[in-house]
Amino acid sequence: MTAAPARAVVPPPRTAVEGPIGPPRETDWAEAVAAVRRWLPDGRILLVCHVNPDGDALGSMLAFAHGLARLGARNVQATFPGPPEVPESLREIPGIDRVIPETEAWAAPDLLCTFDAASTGRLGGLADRLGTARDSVVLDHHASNPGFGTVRLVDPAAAATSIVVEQLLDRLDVPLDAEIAECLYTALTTDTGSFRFATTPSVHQMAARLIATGLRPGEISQRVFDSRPLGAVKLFGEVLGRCELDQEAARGHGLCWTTATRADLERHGQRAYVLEALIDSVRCVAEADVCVVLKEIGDDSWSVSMRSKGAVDVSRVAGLLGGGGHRAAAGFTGAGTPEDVLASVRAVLDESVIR
Ligand SMILES: [Mn+2]
Repeated sequence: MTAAPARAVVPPPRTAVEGPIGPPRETDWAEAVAAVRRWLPDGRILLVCHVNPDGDALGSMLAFAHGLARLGARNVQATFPGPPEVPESLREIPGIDRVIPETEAWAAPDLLCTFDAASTGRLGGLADRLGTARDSVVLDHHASNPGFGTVRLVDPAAAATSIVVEQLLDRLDVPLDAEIAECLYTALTTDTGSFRFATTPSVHQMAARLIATGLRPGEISQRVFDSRPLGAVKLFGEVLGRCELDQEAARGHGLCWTTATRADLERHGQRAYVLEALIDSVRCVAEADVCVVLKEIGDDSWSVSMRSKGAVDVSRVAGLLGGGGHRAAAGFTGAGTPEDVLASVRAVLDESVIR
């Protein structure tokens, strides 16, 4: 009998910290500060935010890029996975022109920092840098974050990742300036829905610090929330016209949903990112606690966004279906027909009712 062939020796992945996700401890902040300082000024620092980046993802990442520049960092890349395309509404964030396509990102950076990514899946093809980087700092605020990276700054109580970024910059002794503030404000106003959600004193105190640098909140909010091409407005009209309501769903709290296809986008000459704002119109429907928007991303493949007015924990729904997010805003990727995807949501909706 021959001996079993020797197994190829595969180096173990760098061990991530174990333990439940909670607000960062003092030791986490100290480790993050040390990890950043270790690679100043010449280490290769790769900043990555999540696929289909929103204002919090890009604003948080670029605020940190400016902060690193103030600290003398000379080798910084900022990128995100997927098509290197940014919604018009976010194209004036200071430093956006320095974002590079993922194909140009260092294969083995010294330091990796991730922003607003609730899971490694949200880092797409760049997730492998968690294994190749010497240090990795994860900055996030999603309660569903399973924990990855060597240093975790994941604060589920923070309304936006930008709150975590502001704290880290402060601990790195980077003063707020107009550029950093504009990035952070764009991020903060995005995730608080223009200060309609998570309106804690600390959120407004942070906004006050940012506005004090001289930025114009009205102009930023108008760009982020109140500006879209006519084609997108007409597309929204069609898709909203197809909304359906089931008031019995979610134990009587109600479910409203609609579907946007690639053909819809093509007919109106629009890019997929314009659909990110669609859910804000669907969640207005008063008869439903939960709203769902299915966005076609490929053959039998759907990006599903969900919102709740409070009776249903949609992060639980998303988590059971392979996604994640927050209690009031979450998403996942669904397969099959729209009816299949909606049935999968309905199957776990009742058990996700929290009041
Ligand atoms: Mn966020």
